[in-house]
Amino acid sequence: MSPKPRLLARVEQGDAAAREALLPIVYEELRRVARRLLSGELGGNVSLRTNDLVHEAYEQLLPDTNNSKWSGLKESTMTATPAPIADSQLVVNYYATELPRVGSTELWEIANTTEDAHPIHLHLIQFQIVNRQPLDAERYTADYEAAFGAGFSPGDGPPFPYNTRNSDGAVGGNLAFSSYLTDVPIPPADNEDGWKDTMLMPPGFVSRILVRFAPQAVPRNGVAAGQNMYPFDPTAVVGGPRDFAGNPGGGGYTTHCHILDHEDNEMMRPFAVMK
Ligand SMILES: [Cu+2]
Repeated sequence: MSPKPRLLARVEQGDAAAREALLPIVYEELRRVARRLLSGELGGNVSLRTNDLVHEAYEQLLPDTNNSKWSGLKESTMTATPAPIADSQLVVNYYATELPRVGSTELWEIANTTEDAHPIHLHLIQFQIVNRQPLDAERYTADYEAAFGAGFSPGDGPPFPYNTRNSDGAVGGNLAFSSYLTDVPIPPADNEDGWKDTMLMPPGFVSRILVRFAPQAVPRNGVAAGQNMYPFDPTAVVGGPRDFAGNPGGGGYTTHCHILDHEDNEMMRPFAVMK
């Protein structure tokens, strides 16, 4: 934990000296945020309302706001989120939140509830774009946060257990999208045909991709779930035995936004390929 969040944690524990030390830092943070807003660095839709500034400044100071390291516990506590997903050591130890089987083909749906379009990139594999469908992101977000019951904070994982299918039939622990969709799906543009490793996911849309955990050159129907067609073992894990090619295992692979500012600020999720 860096010094500022540590200070904030001490203030929250009632440390008066820490509060005195924190105040000038908060004011400086506020000035910095206001400066960035005024210079246009944060883009078009700027707000100079005090509430928004304080919110932004506070977020900068929050300890470990890091959604890429979700362990099923509420950030900086040993409290399980309402429904911890202790159904996999990869989830618990390596924070992986997608657990596809090698050789399988999965339909991934990614909702963008933010204000920005994000070019989302997957490691290990290429995928094909299915479509994009508008959803009521505001209502989805409100219900998503309410689903935590005990209170949502940034850095929480999904509200429901990973392996329990939602009413759309999807695993992953999130609310089903179907009742939030507001219009028909939009097919990919011509230049989005074929294999891709990145897809632009616009705000207010569910973006869908078909992801096959096999090399691109494997023909259609040329692989089944459980079959490894790679010249290495993507299911090898940290600390495990070396794979047949002599490679050490890893902590899985990642999905991340390809905007540098975003990927450097934890807009990244690990996934682990399973046998
Ligand atoms: Cu992004």
